[in-house]
Amino acid sequence: MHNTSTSVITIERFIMEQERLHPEATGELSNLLYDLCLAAKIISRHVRRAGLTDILGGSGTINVSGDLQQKLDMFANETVRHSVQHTGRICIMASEEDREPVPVPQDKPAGKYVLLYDPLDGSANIDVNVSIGTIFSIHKRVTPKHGTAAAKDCLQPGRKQVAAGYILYGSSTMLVYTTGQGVHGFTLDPTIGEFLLSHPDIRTPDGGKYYSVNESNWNKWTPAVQHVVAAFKNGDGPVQAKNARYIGSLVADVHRNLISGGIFLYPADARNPQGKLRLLYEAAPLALVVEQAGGAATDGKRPILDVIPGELHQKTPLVIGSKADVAFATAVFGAP
Ligand code: AHM
Ligand code: MG
Repeated sequence: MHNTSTSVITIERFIMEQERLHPEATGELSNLLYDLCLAAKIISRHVRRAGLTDILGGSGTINVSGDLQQKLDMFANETVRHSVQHTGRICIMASEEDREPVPVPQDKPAGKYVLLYDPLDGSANIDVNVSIGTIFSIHKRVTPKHGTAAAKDCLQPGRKQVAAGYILYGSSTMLVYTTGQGVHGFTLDPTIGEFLLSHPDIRTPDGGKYYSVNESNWNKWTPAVQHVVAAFKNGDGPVQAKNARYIGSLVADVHRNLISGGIFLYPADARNPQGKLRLLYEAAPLALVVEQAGGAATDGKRPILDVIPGELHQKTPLVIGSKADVAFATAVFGAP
């Protein structure tokens, strides 16, 4: 943790130092991460003042998953897009809020990266002043450099991500990311407008004290899911009894469990046979972060990072968190 004004490490310095470890790096990825930091600061400023400006409430539109879009969702969506589309670092982007992927405009240079993002996750919590987040996932382009980028660039398994992370608008604003070399957390110091390194090399506990699930879905779950959740509630064999914590904002729930240890589940249920959360914008980036911190993430059958996406807005069951807890759930789900 930084504790003196002379020892602060800004995110820019940290990213630059990480880049120097790779002499072959062109700097494009570092610059894309800076672009996302800027978007995060702009969204954070808006979120912090949300109750004071005319930005709360629904926008009157429905997204591709059937969710009512909030005005802040739309603002965050456009802020991320405008922060990255002209810079020459990406060739295409896809957002949870847009039906189709958005290639960079023809009059702008195209870069070698692909950005997938959920601009403001936990929308139902916006109007009631509860933590929300932004999630991002970065891949390398796979279509030929001189053609138009396409959906194929977005439909890559999570294992191929070159970076992923999230911004949590909580009691403070934090940016947590990985480029495959550990997970690092930065806290926004609003007095100087900089993200400062506050959580270097985050390691998640192997077994955790929290379980996070929307238990009102109990009657819609399979017996296996009920068994797993009951085990976390009551303790069962190797599983220690846990405390329930459920915010209903994925980023906040996963972040808490990442730091304190625990497991988050959004399983398939009778209403959502494929689960509720989106593979590319939510599950895969968080899976990379959690795996890099020593945890695990599965859809119940295989690691989330190994799932090959078939379509952009594909949903997936998600079980994510401390390794021993995820292993227990996977063993129960895999049992005949
Ligand atoms: P959103 O992307 O529309 O905000 O929906 C995703 C959110 C997650 O943040 C959270 O884990 C989940 O939906 C909560 O769903 P539920 O209200 O069914 O428990
Ligand atoms: Mg979301």
